[in-house]
This record gives sequence, C-alpha cells and structure tokens, in this order.
Amino acid sequence: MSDATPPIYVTQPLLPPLAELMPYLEQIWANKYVTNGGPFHQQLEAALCEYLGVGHISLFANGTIALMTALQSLGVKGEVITTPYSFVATAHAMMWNGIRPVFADIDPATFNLDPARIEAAITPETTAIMPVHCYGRPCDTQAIDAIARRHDLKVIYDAAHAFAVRQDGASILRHGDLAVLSFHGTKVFHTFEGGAIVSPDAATKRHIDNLKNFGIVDEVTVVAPGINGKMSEFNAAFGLLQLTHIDAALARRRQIDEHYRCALAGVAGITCLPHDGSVTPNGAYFPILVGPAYGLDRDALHHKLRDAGIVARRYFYPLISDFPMYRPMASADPANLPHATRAAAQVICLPIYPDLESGQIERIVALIAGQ
Ligand code: T4K
Repeated sequence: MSDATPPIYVTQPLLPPLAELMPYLEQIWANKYVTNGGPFHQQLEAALCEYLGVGHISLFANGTIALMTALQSLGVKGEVITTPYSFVATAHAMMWNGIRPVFADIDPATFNLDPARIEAAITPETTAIMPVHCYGRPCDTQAIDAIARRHDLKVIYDAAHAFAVRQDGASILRHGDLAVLSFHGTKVFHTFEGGAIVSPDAATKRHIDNLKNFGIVDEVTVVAPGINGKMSEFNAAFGLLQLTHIDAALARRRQIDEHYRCALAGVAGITCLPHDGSVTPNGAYFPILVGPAYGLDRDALHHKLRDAGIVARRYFYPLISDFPMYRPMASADPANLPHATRAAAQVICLPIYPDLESGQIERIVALIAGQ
C-alpha cells in the first residue's frame, strides 16, 4: 500500500453534502434556540417515530446517557442480567446506577443473550434484563419477554445497533419496557453524538423527558434528581438532514452485506452469520467468524488486514466481563460464558458503510481469500 492510500475503516459516518446543512444552520441562527427541546428537536422526535414505526421517542445526547436514564426511569436496582458480548457502555450504564451486571452466555447461533441462560441466572436480587440486539440482529424477544413476565422483571433492550431493523414487518424497537438507540457517528443513523429511548406510552416518555432535563417539569417544579441528557438543536438538525438520505444508505449497506456474503462463500474456515428470513436487516456491521479451518487465526488475519490498510475491528473482544472492573464478578468467569468466549476469539467485523466501493470490497475479500 502506498503512503498516500487512506485506510479503510470498519465504518465511516454518513455525511451529506455540506451545502445541504446550511439551511438548517441558518434556521437555528434565526431561531436563536440552540437546545432544551427546540423546534428541530421536536421535529426529529416526530420524524423518527414515523420513520421507525414507533409511538414515543425521547432524544438524548448519546446512547450511554440514554441507557443510564432508562434504568433510572424504571427504578431498576440490585442485579441486571446482561450479555458480556457487547460494547462496554451496556454494563457501564448499570454501574453508574449502582446496579450489578450479571453476565449470562450468548446463543452461538445468534450472538445474543441465550434465554435459557437468562432464566438460570435469576436470583432474588434480579430486577431486570438488558439484552442487546447485537449487530442489529434481533434477540429472541418472545422468549425474553415471557421470562420477564414470569419473574416480574423489567426488560430494557440495548438497541444501539438496531436502527430501522424490522421483524415480521414491525419495528424491533417495540419490544420490552424500553428500547435504547445510539446515534453515534459510527452508527447507521447518526447525529455525530446522540441517542434515544423508545417508550411504550406518553406518560413514560414524559417521565423520561423530565429525567433527561434535570427532573424539571416547569420553572418552579423539579420532580426527580435528573441529569442533563438533552440533544442540542445542531445534532437534531443534522439528524433531520440525515433522514433524507437514510433509505439510500440502508439500501447500499444491504448491497454490501450481500456482496461480502457471495464473495466469501467459498473461503474455507470463514463463516458469515446467516440472515433470518423474518428480519429486515440494517447492514450495521458485517461480522465474520475465523474458524480452525482457515489458514490463519483471527488475530493473524486482523493484522494482515491492518498491514494492508484495512482497519477491521474485533467487536466484541475483549468481552465486557474480561475488563478489570467486571472480571472479579462470579458471572464473569469464562467457564460461565463459553460461547461468548469463543465468539470473542473468532470474530472480525469487516468495513461496511455506504461510501465503501465495490472495488474496495473485492480487495478486502481477496486479502481474506489469500489471493
Ligand atoms: N450499547 C452498544 C451495544 C453500543 O455498541 C454502544 C456504542 C453503546 C451502547 C453506547 O452508545 P453511545 O454512547 O456511543 O451513543 C465505537 C463507538 O464509539 C460506539 O458508539 C459504539 N457503540 C462502538 C461499537 O463503536 P470505538 O471505540 O470502536 O470507536 P472508534 O473511535 O475506534 O471508531 C471506530 C472506527 O470508526 C475508527 O476506526 C474510524 C471510524 N470513525 C470513527 C469516528 C468516531 C470515523 O471514520 N469517523 C469518526 O468520526 O467505539
């Protein structure tokens, strides 16, 4: 690779032409309203409800504060059962609420929390479950929601990866007591930094909206020790602009997914995670598993790609449960998490984003195929 060739990252933010942003900025300058639930904030909440097919959305400054607020809003305490196979924010949001994460293993077929392992991890301290729709692949929501009903537990889906994912024609975000999205720059839909909570009804949304604004209801009324989780007008305006490009972006991501899938089909030892026919995917990530039949181990392939300027990522290695603040917990023992441990040792997420060109995909595939 010549020094002049820029690296190909695992993702690149979708950035519409700058000129298209100017009218939004002019509007903010004219309104002189830059945050605290201004007009673009309200418009984006309404537009996202319509686009995603959900009833109530609260925008946030980022997905992590949204997760923290979701836990607060439901009064979750004690222990929460979650997956070790995720980004650290999933468990960190619990720790910031004084909640103990309890890790349960994933289903090796889906990479999501295994419902059978959830039930086995329930103790008298358990108050909630926080599954993750990992890579935007839906959890077994029926089984999880049934366990929650049986044991009177709350369910908060970490849906950071699951923007626009549908199952049997309906949004995956309708499941659970709450679902939380991330609009970080690395996500399918982004607002530079941002996030959201999807609520089932207006009263729940109102409570969450109060919590993200210091608990303020009006000038003289504060109902809870809330936080500042608000999204600014700039981020909301950018979100509205991005929505005008999202259909094309999703279509291109799905094309890239298909391209990789076909091109890698004959490579011994490389497995692509199969699609479930009932799901409309969003192409958020393209994970492959590097198995024993492949000539190199996962880390060697990762290095080989890096040396060629392809910055693929080992999401999610290390497991959350292997970070030092979690490792002493009994549930973090790798013996409790054999499938997650194996997945973390075998996975690489390949570059996928709308501007990725077919020639670049071919180059990545050729490197993996050893040509
Ligand atoms: N729950 C789950 C399941 C999550 O995955 C996340 C976030 C959250 C909760 C929390 O949501 P937020 O609070 O973040 O809204 C990235 C993202 O920072 C993080 O948002 C995301 N998950 C996680 C999976 O990925 P890193 O440490 O891998 O980011 P970084 O800076 O290494 O970026 C990855 C690649 O993207 C870089 O190699 C280059 C490229 N990139 C990145 C940025 C920021 C760009 O090309 N442009 C950019 O502006 O965590």
